[in-house]
This record gives sequence, C-alpha cells and structure tokens, in this order.
Amino acid sequence: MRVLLAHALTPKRRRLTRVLEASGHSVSEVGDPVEALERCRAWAPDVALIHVECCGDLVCAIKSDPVAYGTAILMIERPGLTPEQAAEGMRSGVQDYLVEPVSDGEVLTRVTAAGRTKELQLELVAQGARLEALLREDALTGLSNRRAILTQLGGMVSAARRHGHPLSIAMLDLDHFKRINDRHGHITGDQVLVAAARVLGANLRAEDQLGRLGGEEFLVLLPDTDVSAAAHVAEKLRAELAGARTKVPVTVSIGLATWDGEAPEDLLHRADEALYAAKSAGRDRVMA
Ligand code: GH3
Ligand code: MG
Ligand code: MG
Ligand code: MG
Repeated sequence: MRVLLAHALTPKRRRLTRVLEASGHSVSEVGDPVEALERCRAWAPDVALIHVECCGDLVCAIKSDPVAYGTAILMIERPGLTPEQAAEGMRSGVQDYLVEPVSDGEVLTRVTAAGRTKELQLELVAQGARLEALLREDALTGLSNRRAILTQLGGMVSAARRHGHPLSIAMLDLDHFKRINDRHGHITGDQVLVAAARVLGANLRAEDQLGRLGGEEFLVLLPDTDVSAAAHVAEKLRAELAGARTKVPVTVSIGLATWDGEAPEDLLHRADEALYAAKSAGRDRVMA
C-alpha cells in the first residue's frame, strides 16, 4: 500500500516509516501540510497518516481535492482527544484515529484496515459506474438503449435551443423483419440486428448518436445537421444497409425530422410519421 506520512518530527517520522516499510508498504514522508497535499495529488497514496501537529487544513484540502479525495486519512492525535472531537473529525473526512502513544502493531493494523476500506470504496464506485453503463446499454447490440438514446435526444434538443444550431433525427425500422425471423429463425434475426447496428454505426460521425429503440427499430441523432444534410446521411445509411453482406439481406425504411423548436416527443412523433409514410410508399426508402 502507498502511505503518505505527514509528521513534523523527523525522528518519529523515521521510526514510523521503518515500521511500515518493514511490512511492505511504500512510504513517502513530508514535514508540512502544504507538501502533504501536493504529494497526495501527485502520488495518490492509499492512506495518509497525518500527525495532528502537521495537519492544518489538510483534511478539508484533501477531501475537497478532485484528485486527492480518494486517499484515506488516518490521524495521529495527542492523548485527551474527546469522542466529540473525534466524531467531528470523522464528519470532515478523517477515517480513523490513533492516539499517542501508538505501538508499531497498532499503526500497522490501522493503516492496513484504512487502505482496505478505501479499496472497497473504490471497488463500489467502479461497480456503480459499470451498473450505470449497463443501464444505458442495449444487451444485444451494445448500442445505447431506448432510455439512453431518448435522454440524449433531450440533451441535444436543449443544446440546439441554446446555441441555435440545427438538429435532425432519423427513425429507422428494418423491413419485413418478422419474415426474416420466420424464415431463418430468431437467432439469425438477432445476428442480422447486430450486423445492421454495426453497419449503421460505421456510417455515422463521432458526434452522431445511434440507439436501439426496441425490436428492429433504431434512432439516429444528427446534431448540427439541417434537412438536406440529414437526407444525405439517411440515404447513405439506407444504401449501405441494402448493400451490406449481412447473413440475410435486409433493407431499412427511414423517417426523417428536423427540429423546428418543438418538444423532443413531438420531434420523435414527426420522425415516426415519416417512417410510416416510407413503409406505406414501399419500404427501403427515406421520407421526411
Ligand atoms: P415492417 O416492414 O412493416 O417493419 O415489417 P416487420 O415485420 O419488420 O414489422 P413488425 O413490427 O410487424 O415486426 C417486427 C418484428 O421484429 C417482430 C419480431 O419478430 C422482430 N423482432 C423484434 N425484436 C427482435 C429481436 O430482438 N430479435 C429478433 N430476432 N427479432 C426481433
Ligand atoms: Mg418495427
Ligand atoms: Mg412495424
Ligand atoms: Mg420492421
């Protein structure tokens, strides 16, 4: 574990360093709070073992620092620390206290425990982030799922409103997909869906967003894209998919809508109507 040791008294600092290093920890020593914060930022220690006389505003500084905040803080106090003072310190971010005189064994135990707690916290945060990512992801295609792409649509409409930039959307629905499932089986249907998602994604810019609305329906968000540019993109998507060598040939119908100041739901509704018109007109085409 990486341990930062902030202690103003050199002999005591040396002794603690020897004890910690003997147990395999790597230790970095500092003699004042300013240096301590700098070292926390640069070195990201697991644990900061801070003597109260070397503390200053260090706890607050570490806990409010965007880089250093993850470091667990262990405070070495003079005898006479009251439970109230300890509770106050713990509220401000101190993880645990050691009260002088401290034995070597106690230092080791507490440092190890503090480091383990910090590791667990980081694991939980990482796990939370992974879960959040899963909540946004469509399990089959790996694209944004319905919830995520609709959230992105809301954000893009707000941005378009704020900056006065154009925004277009394309709603896509694979043609006669039920037939593909019926003739080739659901597993092949799934493979075609994955392949179609890949073809669509490969033909969009980085700032465009592609999501699966559900079933064989997709939504493409095209920021900074006006009607004619959107028609060009949509026609390219249609042609690429029609020409793609998927396991089973598949075509797509596309409904386009360009934002005209309305709410996201109304924009979606217009794209949906255009899609319906494309289906009625014979499929494998783009309508606005
Ligand atoms: P249209 O050209 O009018 O869109 O015809 P369609 O058959 O594609 O339209 P419809 O909406 O009637 O049927 C969509 C079909 O897509 C129904 C279902 O069998 C299939 N489907 C929906 N989700 C999935 C999926 O996750 N995997 C597979 N393999 N098929 C799916
Ligand atoms: Mg459909
Ligand atoms: Mg349908
Ligand atoms: Mg369909």
